[in-house]
Amino acid sequence: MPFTIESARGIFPETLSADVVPATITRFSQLSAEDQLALIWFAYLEMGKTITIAAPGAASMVLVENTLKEILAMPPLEQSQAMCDLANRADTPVCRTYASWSPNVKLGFWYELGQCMNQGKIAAIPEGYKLSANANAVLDAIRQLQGGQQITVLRNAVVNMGYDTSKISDYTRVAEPVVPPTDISKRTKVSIEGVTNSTVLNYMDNLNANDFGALIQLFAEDGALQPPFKRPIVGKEAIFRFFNEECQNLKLSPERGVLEPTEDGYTQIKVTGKVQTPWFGGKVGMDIAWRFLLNPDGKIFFVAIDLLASPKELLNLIR
Ligand code: 45D
Repeated sequence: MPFTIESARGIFPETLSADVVPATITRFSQLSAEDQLALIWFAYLEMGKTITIAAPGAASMVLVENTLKEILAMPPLEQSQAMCDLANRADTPVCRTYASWSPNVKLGFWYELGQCMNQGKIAAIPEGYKLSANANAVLDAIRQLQGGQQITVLRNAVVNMGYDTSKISDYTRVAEPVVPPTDISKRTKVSIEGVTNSTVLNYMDNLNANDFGALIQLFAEDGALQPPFKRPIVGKEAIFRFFNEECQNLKLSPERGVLEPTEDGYTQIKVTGKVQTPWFGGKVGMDIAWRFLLNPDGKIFFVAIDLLASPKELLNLIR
């Protein structure tokens, strides 16, 4: 076999992803829990002036209801402590419950906490809280980012909180229920300048239709999918679970691409375009590249999804 997953990760090496995102996340993670919470609060207030987050669905609210009630019932100091514990990744019952939630459930939980903080039902960040010099510098760095990069930093901050699941021997994963795929009659088809490959087109159309059953059939048994700034998810089963847990209601708008045959019947295809998350809809467009490697059967052996460094990268289709 000419490719391994490791070597496939290097296709289209000219692709410039937004390295500033992991760099900012690292700086953020080095701050104290208090600074982290206050920083997100300030960033959230500033962003809220121009873009609003869509309220999470009722189904996801049910999943966090008990924990939310528990926190609401606490005296203010304990509420602040519970939030600090989350940022500190402490070993508490709330942090263990939080760890079992999918990213969207975690985001929905913080969305609700934010609403409660606004309404004075939960201890807010103290009015006069002074960020440390480091935290101020990180907040400033976040201000300089493009919208898609800002929300990626925020999402990561939220996802990284809670107890470390690798330290829990067994737990039940909690995710929003999976909605049925879009009705065939209501589906749309993408068109990609420079790409007519049916695997790639079907990938986009099935993901847009939440048709994860059809989508996963496009992958090779030992295939892999690499989300932005993450290690590859390997194997159909793990990828299918990822689609169900984290990929509902995305909107992919691929624009253009290039295709070229490579070693031993494999084909590499790079596509660039925009992606919207249901959390922000059309208000935040992310500049994305998909780097596909198809095996000789036309199945996806590898696909990387990259958050691009700048809109200029949308036109960078060098092989
Ligand atoms: O700590 O082809 C307070 C894949 C203060 C799949 C707060 C994909 C205190 C394959 C404000 C209350 C998925 C890889 C906190 C494509 C405090 C594929 C609250 C890509 C935390 C294309 C903060 C998809 C809150 C992509 C409420 C790139 C923060 C999707 C909320 C990207 C933040 C989605 C939210 C992103 C962030 C979503 C809702 C980046 C959402 C970000």
